[in-house]
Amino acid sequence: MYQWWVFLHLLGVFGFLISHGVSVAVAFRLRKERDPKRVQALLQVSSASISAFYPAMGLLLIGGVAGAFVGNLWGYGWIWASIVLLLVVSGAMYSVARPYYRRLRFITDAMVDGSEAVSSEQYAEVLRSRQLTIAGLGFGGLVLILYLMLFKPTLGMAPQLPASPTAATATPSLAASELSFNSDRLTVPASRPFQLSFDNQASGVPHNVSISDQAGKTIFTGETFSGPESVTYAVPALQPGAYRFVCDVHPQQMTGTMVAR
Ligand code: HEM
Ligand SMILES: [Cu+2]
Repeated sequence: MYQWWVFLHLLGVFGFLISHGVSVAVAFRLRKERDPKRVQALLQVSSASISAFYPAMGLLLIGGVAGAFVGNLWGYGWIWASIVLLLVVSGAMYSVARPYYRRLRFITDAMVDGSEAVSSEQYAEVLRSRQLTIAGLGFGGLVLILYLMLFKPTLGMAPQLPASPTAATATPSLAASELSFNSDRLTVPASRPFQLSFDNQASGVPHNVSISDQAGKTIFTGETFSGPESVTYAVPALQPGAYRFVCDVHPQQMTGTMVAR
């Protein structure tokens, strides 16, 4: 479930980048364009792309917000910071890019209709102004948001996990030697995505860790790799409860119980 919301969210991100990419390209092209007819055509392409931009942004928000609920992420700083940044950049675009483009459209349409109120020097000046501010704002916002999404800094805000004897605050870990896991019982945090570090100590022997629920439905399949090597798996949020973990290469010998709480 969590992964499907993230899927929708990323679909929205791709759609956003593809549709907004049109305005980005136009912005750079306009700096060199001087012919009002061509400027008008470019501005029309940019306008048209904005009708696909808002639905994509909606999908991005719906997927992200639903994912945050399902993954129990509202206690983390990075998710709030991402949303605030998205709103701030959108607001800045709305109050800087939009009025500037309105004015540019107005002048351009008038020039195409034969108006000579604006000299070609003034027109060139208008075409060049603001574009860098807009691009700086947009790219700066994108880079910062990508950083937050990928590195997930807590920014001084992270949820308190309930303390318990096998408190799941540290990264849960498993190791495998020749044909066995070092433990057949593992406690992991419930209701949020977590990292599982898996140390395959068996030289040349492939192992992995898969997680399935009581009904036998596979929930997570970790990448299979040969030792000696250690890999950190990103496991999606598990509802509280008991699960089975197994090595898909050696399901008979390598299995255990995982408790999410
Ligand atoms: C986090 C990233 C970004 C967000 C959230 C964002 C958001 C927005 C919004 C809400 C608008 C107003 C659309 C409208 O008129 O209804 C807009 C317009 C615009 N943005 Fe962005 N933007 C981002 C990145 C960029 C980047 C990297 C550029 C690079 C140049 C850019 C260039 C433009 C331009 C040129 C327009 C005006 C388009 C037109 O009126 O034809 N944006 N943006
Ligand atoms: Cu194995």
